[in-house]
Amino acid sequence: MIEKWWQKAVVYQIYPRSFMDSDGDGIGDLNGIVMKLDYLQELGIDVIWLSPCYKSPNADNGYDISDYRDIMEEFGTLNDFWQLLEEAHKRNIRILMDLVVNHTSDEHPWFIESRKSRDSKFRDYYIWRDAVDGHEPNNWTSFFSGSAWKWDEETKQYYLHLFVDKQPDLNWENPSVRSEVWNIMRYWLDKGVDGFRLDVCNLYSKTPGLPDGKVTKGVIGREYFQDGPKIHDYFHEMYDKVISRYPEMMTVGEASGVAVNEAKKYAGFDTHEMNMVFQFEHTTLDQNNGDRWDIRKPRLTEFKRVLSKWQTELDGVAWNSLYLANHDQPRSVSRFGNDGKYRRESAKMLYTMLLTMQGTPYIYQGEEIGMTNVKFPSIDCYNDVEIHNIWQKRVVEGGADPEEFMKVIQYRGRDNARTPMQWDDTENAGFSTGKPWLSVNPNYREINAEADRKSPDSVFNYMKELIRFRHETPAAVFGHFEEICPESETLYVYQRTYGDDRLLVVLNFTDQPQEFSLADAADFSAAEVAISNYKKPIGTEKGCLQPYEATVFYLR
Ligand code: ISL
Repeated sequence: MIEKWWQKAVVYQIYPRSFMDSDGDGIGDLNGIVMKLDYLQELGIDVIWLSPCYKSPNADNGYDISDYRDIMEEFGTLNDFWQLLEEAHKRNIRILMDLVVNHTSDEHPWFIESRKSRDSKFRDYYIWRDAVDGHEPNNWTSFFSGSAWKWDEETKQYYLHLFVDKQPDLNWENPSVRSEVWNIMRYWLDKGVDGFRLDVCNLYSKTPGLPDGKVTKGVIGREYFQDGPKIHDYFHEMYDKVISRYPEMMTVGEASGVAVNEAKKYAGFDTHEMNMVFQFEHTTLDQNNGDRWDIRKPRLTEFKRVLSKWQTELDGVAWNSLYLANHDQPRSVSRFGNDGKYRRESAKMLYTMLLTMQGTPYIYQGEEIGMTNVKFPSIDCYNDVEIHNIWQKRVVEGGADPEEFMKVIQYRGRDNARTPMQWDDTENAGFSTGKPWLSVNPNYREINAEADRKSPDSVFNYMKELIRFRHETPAAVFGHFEEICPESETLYVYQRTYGDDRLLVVLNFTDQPQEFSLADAADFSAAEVAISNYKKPIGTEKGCLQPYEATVFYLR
């Protein structure tokens, strides 16, 4: 296999709404991103994945697009976008756009036309069905609560929406829909965009007949729309029409619920689909029965089993995407680490893991300074449509205890990741001179980028070092992965081997010292510390790992 640039790259995800506001309207924008490009260059990242910045009525913060060829007014203009692209490229930073084409906004001209009449040329761009016995055509539910069908009084049919009702699903069976998508992709690529992150890319193909799904506590109907019957045909067509013509472009698909065998197809080296996909398995271990709002604490062995499985299964056949957080997930330090006494140590430990695994790592904004979950006191402080819908369903209609359910939201809610980026300790964390669209996390006086850049022991400065280490160490990128002591409930230990180079990664996932001996881990003649989150890491003799210690050794 030829080594590709996107395998060696480190990606930084920007959620533009919450990154940096340049004009004081309380909403982050494209010029704000330009202001912070030097910061990103200093961090050392290679690629920005930009969450959607297209025209949108914002029913789901830009994941509901009404014009794929223009920019959301709050974020700026098309010219601002070209400027951002140029400024990023000057700094050798590439830009991926978010391609949201499972659905559009209901305010997209296609849908406006489609809903006008059953004979509209655009009717078949979406999925319309008659009522069955006066009810929805099937029992599928939306990812954001309630039925996935919405009745349209005008034309007396239902349309499908796997997300909110303002996000009607496109009908990918229709070849015109697919060629519209290829054209949108070419439009941005021809202007110099470097690739795409494909939103819910494994939901495009729905099983014909749209059968009723198995009733579960999670989303109903998944078996009929996730990795559906034609999904790989669609990606082969995308490859043929677009991807193969832009050999330098990068593609990453968001594939919730994807199993290893499917991922090998989507992201295989020889399958002619995408470069890689985001799998979700490690982010679902803290839920019971597929219900995101029923929380449990997984054992470390479960977490390791999942991550190690993806490392070994894809090795040599497909490529992983590595992430611990994004705009839909809780903050990683609050979820997998310790956001109290050992915030710094555990944040550094988690990213030592991420950047020493096989695959392309993604750092979500704010993770590089160890930002934490937020505990807003009441439901009114939250903005996210998913949070409000589930609150309505479980608390208002379902009678769940509001205080108890608030704790679930404080742990799981997507707004944990969406509070504004904490730049400094001035008002609104330096994010905006206006009133931020979502309140800042009150801990910004201690946790902010300015303080972190100045402090030698900070998460930011360690992250810089980690990224540099990753860039200089092919074994960290490409090495074969082999886990050691998988039964440990306290340590995650693994080796990476690439030709004659060997790395040993030792991670303490607890707030207690843990005994560990290198001799238990590997046969080696000499070991040398490559990088560690402690100034005095565990020696190569038998010793104790400090709380949340992460130490990487070269084994020669
Ligand atoms: O599978 C899930 C939970 O069980 C969800 O995480 C789901 O896959 C995810 O919410 C899909 O996310 C993407 O598409 C949504 C948008 O709201 C998210 O922000 C985006 O990342 C609809 O476009």
